[in-house]
Amino acid sequence: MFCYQCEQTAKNEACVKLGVCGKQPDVAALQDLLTHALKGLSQVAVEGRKVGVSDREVNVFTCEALFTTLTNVNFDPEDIARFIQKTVEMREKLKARVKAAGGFVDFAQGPATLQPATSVAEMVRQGEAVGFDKDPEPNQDIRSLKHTAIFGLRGVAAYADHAQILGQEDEAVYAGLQEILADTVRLDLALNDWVGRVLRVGEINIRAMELLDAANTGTYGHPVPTKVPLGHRKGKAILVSGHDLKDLEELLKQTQGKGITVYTHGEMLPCHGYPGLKKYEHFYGHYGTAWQNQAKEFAAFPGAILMTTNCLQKPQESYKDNIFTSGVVGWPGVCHVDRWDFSPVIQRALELPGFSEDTNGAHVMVGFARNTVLGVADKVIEAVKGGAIRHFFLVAGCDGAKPGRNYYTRFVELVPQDCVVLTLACGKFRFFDKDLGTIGGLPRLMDVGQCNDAYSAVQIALALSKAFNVGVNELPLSLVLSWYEQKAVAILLSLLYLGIKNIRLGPSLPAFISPNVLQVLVQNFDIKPISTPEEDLKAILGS
Ligand code: FS2
Ligand code: SF4
Repeated sequence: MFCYQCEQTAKNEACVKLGVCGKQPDVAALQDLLTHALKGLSQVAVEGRKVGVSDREVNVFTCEALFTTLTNVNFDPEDIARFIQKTVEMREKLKARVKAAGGFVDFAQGPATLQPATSVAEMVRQGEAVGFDKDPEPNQDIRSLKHTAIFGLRGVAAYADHAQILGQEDEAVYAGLQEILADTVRLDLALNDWVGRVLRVGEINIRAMELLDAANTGTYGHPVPTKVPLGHRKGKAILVSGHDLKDLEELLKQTQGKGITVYTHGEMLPCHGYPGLKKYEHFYGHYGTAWQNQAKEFAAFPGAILMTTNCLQKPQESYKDNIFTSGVVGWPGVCHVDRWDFSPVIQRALELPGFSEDTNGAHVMVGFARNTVLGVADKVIEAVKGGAIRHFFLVAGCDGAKPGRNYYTRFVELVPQDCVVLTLACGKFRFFDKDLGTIGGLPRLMDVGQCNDAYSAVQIALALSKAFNVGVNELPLSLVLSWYEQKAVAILLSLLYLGIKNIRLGPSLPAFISPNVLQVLVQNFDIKPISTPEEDLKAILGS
C-alpha cells in the first residue's frame, strides 16, 4: 500500500502498511485502480468532446467515483470494486459513441484499455501495480505536481457532486477535470506545463464552488445569523454529520411529526443558518465537535447517526448498529441508505432511548456567509477606515488529531481586541464556542460556513478589495489555514490561482510536495508554514 494524500499520513511520508485513517491496503489498492480507470474514462471523454460528444451520465459519474477516493469517505472494498466495473462499462459505451461520431478511441495501451479482473482480490493486485508509488513519471517534481493535481481534482469532484445533487452543473467543470485527469497519463509534459495545470485545477475548483454556492443558496436561501444551542431536548434523536444539505432536508421532511429532534454534528453546523432548513421546528441544536472526536461523541449519542459525506472513522462496536451512511460514504457492515429513503435511520432512532431530559446552556452563532457580511459592508468599511478594526484573520480549514493543531486555538485567543476572525470548515471546532465579543456591533468571530463555503470567504475578500480599491494582498487580511484532506488541497490551489499570497499553512506541509515544488510555492506565493501563534501574530501585525 502507498497513500500520502492527507495530512495525517504516516511519518508525514506515506501510509504503507495500514492507513492512519483506518484504510486497509486492499481498499487503498482498489482506490488506485479506480483512479487509474477514471483516467481511462477521461481520456475517452476528452476524445469525445473533440467530435461533439459529451455524456452527462459519464460526467456526473466521474465526480461521484472520484469523491469515493477522498480521505475518510468510503472504506468498503465491494463498493470501490463496483465503481471500477462501472467505470469500465461506461468507458466502453462512450467509446462506441465517440467512434460513431468519427472520434479516436483506438488506445493501444494504458488506462483506457484496462480490463478489470472479475474477483475483488485480483483487482487489488491490479491496483497495486498502478499506485502513486508506481507512477512511471521519472521526474520527481513533475510527479509531485501531477499528484497534487489529482488530489486537488478529488476535491473538485466532491464540490461538483454536491452542486449536481442540487441541480447545478457546468460542462466546463467536467471538461476541465477530465482533461487534466487524462493528462496525468502523459509523459511528454514539462514542469511548467504541470505548474499551469495545477493552477488550472484551482481555477476549475472556483467554478465548482461557485456552483455549489448557487446550489445551496438557491435551494435553501442565504444563511442568516442564527443562534444554535449546544444542548439538547428531551426525546428521540438523530444526529447528521458530513456536508450534504439535501440529505439533511430530506431527513427533516421525513422526520416531521414523528417526535424526533434532528441535531447537527461536525461540518453540518452551518446548516442551521439556512432559512430553508431552519424553518423545521424539530431541527434543533448542534452536538459534538470535529470529525476526529466522533468515536467518543457518537458512542455517547442516544439516537441514530447519519453520515452523509466525509469524514467517517471506523465505527465502534458500541454504536455500529446506530450509524448509517448515505451517498458515496461506506464502511463494510454499516447500513447504507438509498437516497432519499431514511426510514431505516428513523426506525433506529425510534428504537433508541433518546435524551432523557432537556439541557439549557451554551450556544454558538452561525450564518456569516457572504450575503450577511456584505450586507453590513458599509459598517465594516467604516470600522476599518475609522480604525476600530485593525485587521481580519481568516482562520480556516480542517481539524485533525495531531497535537500541533492547538496552534489555531491559541492563535484565535491571542488575536487582539481590534481584530476580527472569520472562520470556516471543521477547524473552527478548536475555538467555535469562544465568546470573542463585538466590534462596533459586529461579532469578532464570524462563521462563514463549511469548507464547502470557501467560495463565500473568497467573495467577501474580493468585495472588500473592491471597496477599498486595493488588491486582495493589500487588504488588512491574513489567511491562517489548516489542511487535512483533498478538498483543502483544491481550495488552496484556488487561492494560489487567485494570486493570494502570504498564506500560513499547517499543521504540516503536504508529503506530496517535493522540495523544489515547495520552493516554487514559497518564491511565487510566499506560502509559509505556521510557526508559533505569538511569532506569526507579531510578523503579521508588526507588534
Ligand atoms: Fe473537515 Fe473532514 Fe469539511 Fe474536510 S469534516 S476535514 O473532510 O470536509 O473540512
Ligand atoms: Fe494515510 Fe491519509 Fe491515505 Fe488514510 S487517506 S491511508 S491516513 S494518507
